[in-house]
Parts: sequence; C-alpha cells; structure tokens
Amino acid sequence: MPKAAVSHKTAGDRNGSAAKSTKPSKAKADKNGNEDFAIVELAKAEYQKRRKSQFEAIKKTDKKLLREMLYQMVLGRRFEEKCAEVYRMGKIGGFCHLYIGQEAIGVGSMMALKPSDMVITSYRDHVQAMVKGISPEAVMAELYGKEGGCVKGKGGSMHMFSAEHEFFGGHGIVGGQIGVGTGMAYAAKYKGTDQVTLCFFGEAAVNQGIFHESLNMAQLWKLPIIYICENNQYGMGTSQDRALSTRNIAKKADAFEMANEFVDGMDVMAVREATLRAIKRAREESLPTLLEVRAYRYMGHSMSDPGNYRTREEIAKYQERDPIVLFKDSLKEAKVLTEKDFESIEREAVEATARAVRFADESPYPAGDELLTDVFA
Ligand SMILES: Cc1ncc(C[n+]2csc(CCOP(=O)(O)OP(=O)(O)O)c2C)c(N)n1
Ligand SMILES: [Mg+2]
Repeated sequence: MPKAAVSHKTAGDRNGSAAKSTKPSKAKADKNGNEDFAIVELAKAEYQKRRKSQFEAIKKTDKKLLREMLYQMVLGRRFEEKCAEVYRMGKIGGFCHLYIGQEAIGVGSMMALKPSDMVITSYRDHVQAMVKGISPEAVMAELYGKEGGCVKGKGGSMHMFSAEHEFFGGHGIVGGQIGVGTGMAYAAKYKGTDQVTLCFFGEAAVNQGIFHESLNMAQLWKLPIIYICENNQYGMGTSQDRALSTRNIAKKADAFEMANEFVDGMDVMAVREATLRAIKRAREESLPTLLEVRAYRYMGHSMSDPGNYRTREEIAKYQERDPIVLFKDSLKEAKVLTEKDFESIEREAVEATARAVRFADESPYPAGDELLTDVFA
C-alpha cells in the first residue's frame, strides 16, 4: 500500500505519483458508514479488532481442525519458499506466482468447505491446490513440468487441476475463472447437487466486465457460489489506488443486491467465519455472496518481478502482522497448542516439502508421444 492513501480526486493520476498524492486529513467513514480502509492506521485498527475476535473463534472450534489449519498455512509457506529456491536453480520454468502472505485466505475459506464442494482460482494456485487435497508431490512435479504432476506436467504453475478433488484450475486470463465458476455453480444447481462453488480472483479482476456480468447472473439465478476477491493490493506493479475508483470492493455487490462482507485476510479465523456464513447462505438458500478479503502479497507478482513499485518498509509493515504468527500466538494464548506442537508442525511441513522436491526431481518428463494428448488449443 502506498504511504498515503489516494483521495477520490487523485485516484486518476496516471503518473505513478500515488504515494505522493494528497493525504486525507484523517480516516473517515463514508455516507453509508463504511470505513475507508485505504489508510493503514484504519487497517491496523481493524486488525486489532480481528485479533480479539480470532481468540473468540478459536475457543469454539475443534482443536484438531485448528491444528490442521495451522499446518496447511505453514506447509503453504514452506512449500512456496522452496518453490522460489528451486525456481532460481532453473528447475521450474515459465511463470510462477507465489501466495506467500495470503495463506490465511485459502486455508480459512477452503477448510470450511465439504470435500465435494468446488473451487476455482487464478494462476496463484499452488496453495489452494494443496488445501483442496492435491498432494504436495503432485503440485511440485506439475511445477517442474514432470509426468508425476497433477496434470501430467502439461499445465505448470498456473494450471493446477484435479476433477477428482473438485479443483477446477488454475486460470491465466484475469477474471476468466469468474465466468467459469459461475457456470459451475449453475451446473450444481441444475443438477440438484448440494455443492457450493468457491471462486477466487484478485482485486484487479474486479475491473473486468466479466465480474459484473457474472455477479448479476448469480444473484438473478440465485446460484450457490461464494466469490472471494483476494485483495492483495496490487495487480502486477499497479497499486489498487491507481486502478480502482473505490476502495470498497465488497460494496460493489450492493449493485446486484448480493450479500457481501469485508474481511481481514491476515486473520484466518475471520476468513473462516465469514466463509461459513456464506456457505450457509449458499447451501440452505441457494444464494451467492461476495467476500472482499484484504491481505498483502509479500513476494513479487511473479518470480520475474523486480518489485521497484513499492518500498521494503511497506512490505515489512505487513510482515509485522503476519497471518501465521498471529494464528500461532492466538493458539498459544488459547492453550490449544504448545511450543512443542508448533515445532512438530514446522518439521512436518519441511519434511513434506522435501518429499515433494524429491518426487519432482525423480519424476520423468512426459514422453514425446504425449505431446498432443489432453491438450486443446
Ligand atoms: C485479461 C488479462 N489481462 C491482462 C493480463 C496480464 N495480467 C496477468 S496478472 C495481472 C494482474 C492481476 O492482478 P490481480 O487480479 O489483483 O491478481 P493478483 O496477481 O494480485 O493475485 C495482469 C494484468 C491477463 N493475464 N489477462
Ligand atoms: Mg492483486
């Protein structure tokens, strides 16, 4: 996030001067009483509020599930740190978008689903694929372009997929998955299954026409879908302040009379609770929801991003309220897990990652005669 928020008047500045633009004198609520989260202090205050509610949510959640949630977050982090390492060694080719900093969103929302529920997302898909049950081995081998990958090495980083796990990609066209996800929810309703669809996309996708067209249809046709806008505050090198006329993405759903909520994406329990409310609405009333979940991307947009559009200080500020550290501290405070438990979670995640790398290293490349099978162009 830039040092200063951009006021409505300066949001159209195309000269990259967002960080220097006029600072509103103090944080204000708008006419509808919605807080403007553009200002870091307000986001921090929201975080403190969430910090307390996280503790309350922990107390009413099954301990085994809490442990598994922390494990999945730690696994996601360690796995992707390893991805960056082996990418630099040349073992992974092509694009590679990491999820580091956003783990609470995927874990908090997806672990509230039933296994039969469906998920679709963008190219930033490694962690979501693992949380949905695709093995770390199959995800790493896919990243390597190897035969043991979840789509036999033909999808790579951006196209994780497994029909068996109800995980429908991994999409490279910004916003493309919003239309496909809406169709998946329509199919579930048409067929009378009780499946809920979770459709993830970034905040930059909200400016695409397909977002508005899909939300209109979902509300009109009462589809069992949850749209999760993962607001990591940047679309490639463009701050949301330079691309969005409003900071209040959740409220865009009001235009379609759709239920919506803003959620602190650094708080895994807040994400879980909001998703549970949306799941109930989808499953019991067949109604859609838009959740705007605000987090921060620690790494570059992809592995080839030099990152010269933001400062180190800005990144450090968000790392101070890291979602994994926050959850760990809360679990300790609630006496759900001990320091020893945390150590074994770390160890398990490191070992699972090492197994995945070994598997990917040893897996062969697809055979030449596989070149045109399962490929559509
Ligand atoms: C239709 C389309 N336009 C442009 C691009 C190039 N592009 C790839 S990622 C990206 C930014 C998307 O940002 P956001 O939706 O916020 O997701 P994030 O990468 O932050 O997760 C852009 C513009 C694309 N892939 N598809
Ligand atoms: Mg983004």
